[in-house]
Amino acid sequence: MALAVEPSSKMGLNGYVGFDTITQQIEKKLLKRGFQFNVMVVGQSGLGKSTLVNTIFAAHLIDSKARTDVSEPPRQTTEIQNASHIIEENGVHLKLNIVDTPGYGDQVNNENCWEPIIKYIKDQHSAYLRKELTAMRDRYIQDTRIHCCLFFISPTGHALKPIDIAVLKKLSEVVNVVPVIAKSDSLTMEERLSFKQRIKEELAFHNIRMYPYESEEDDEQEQALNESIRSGTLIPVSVRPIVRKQDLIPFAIVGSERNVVIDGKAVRGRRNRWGVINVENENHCEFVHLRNFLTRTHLQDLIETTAQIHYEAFRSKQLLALKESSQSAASGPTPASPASPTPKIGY
Ligand SMILES: Nc1nc2c(ncn2[C@@H]2O[C@H](COP(=O)(O)OP(=O)(O)OP(=O)(O)O)[C@@H](O)[C@H]2O)c(=O)[nH]1
Ligand SMILES: [Mg+2]
Repeated sequence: MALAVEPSSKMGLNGYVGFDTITQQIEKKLLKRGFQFNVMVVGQSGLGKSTLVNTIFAAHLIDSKARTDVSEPPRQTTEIQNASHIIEENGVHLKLNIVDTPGYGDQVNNENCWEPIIKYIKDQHSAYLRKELTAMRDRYIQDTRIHCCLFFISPTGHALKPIDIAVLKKLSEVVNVVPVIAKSDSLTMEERLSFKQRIKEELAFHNIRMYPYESEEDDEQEQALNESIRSGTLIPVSVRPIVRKQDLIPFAIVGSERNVVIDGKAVRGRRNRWGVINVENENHCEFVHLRNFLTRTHLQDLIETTAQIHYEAFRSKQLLALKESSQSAASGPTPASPASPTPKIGY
């Protein structure tokens, strides 16, 4: 007697299998592992890079020139410095690595002043690739690749300096660059607006691509958000509370390591003869928008874009070079080059 057997593919189709818990499983795993975010600050000397880093994360991570005691000598960043900090919010661990770089532009000859910075960024890519290619590689490779480079523009109100254009060109080829107008407390609101416009025109003229990039993969909401950040259009209600009425990039920022008291409350700010600037007040500067951009809206995308665009470009270039050198080694050394060099990853 033939038994009527239900085809296995149909079994359980109507029952609850439970695969929808995959999102929770992933979340649990990711939470356990934590996240790594690497930011770098680059710009001319004395623009407030070290100060801003300390302002963003409200902890004194890196010494800045700001002095608590007037008798102290100014502290200039003289070498690439790395500071790591683990931040915890609602059970999420973020390992934040901040790379502070020495300011450039104050030498008599500023030629190739960007080289140590570019080398540092590429060295991180090459270290990652080397770890990826080892036979017994780690399950999770320590990620030191720079996910975001904050580029400090001097608040001249005029135009970008030729040296900035040269550095920006080099940087934008290897890392996500987010430009900021430093010390924007020295510009009026009108000056800020026209300076931003001018900077954007210059970047477009020189064909320099800033982050966030246009991507076809972005959904409508992401495109609207990025467009609003890039060009300042009003964004839909669905993407609120990040509503923008004016241009955001480059973010006009003010940094401070000191607290000032406003209405009986201690806030991060700068006091001068004319009044007090509250760093966290949206009407005073765009520091809060920059922090939201880095941590609330684009943290994941900055990490992903680094891996998918910048690291990928580095990786394929390196692997092609390796292939070529091993092919030429296999075809035998030519009399002119008796010892064919061992293929190397890096620069
Ligand atoms: N007015 C104003 N001054 C600032 C601001 N941010 C920093 N400063 C001051 O600018 C000076 C230089 O700040 P740093 O943070 O050391 O500058 P830096 O870019 O790290 O300098 P280098 O390491 O030499 O390149 C300090 O006296 C800061 O207090 C700002 O937003 N507005
Ligand atoms: Mg510094």
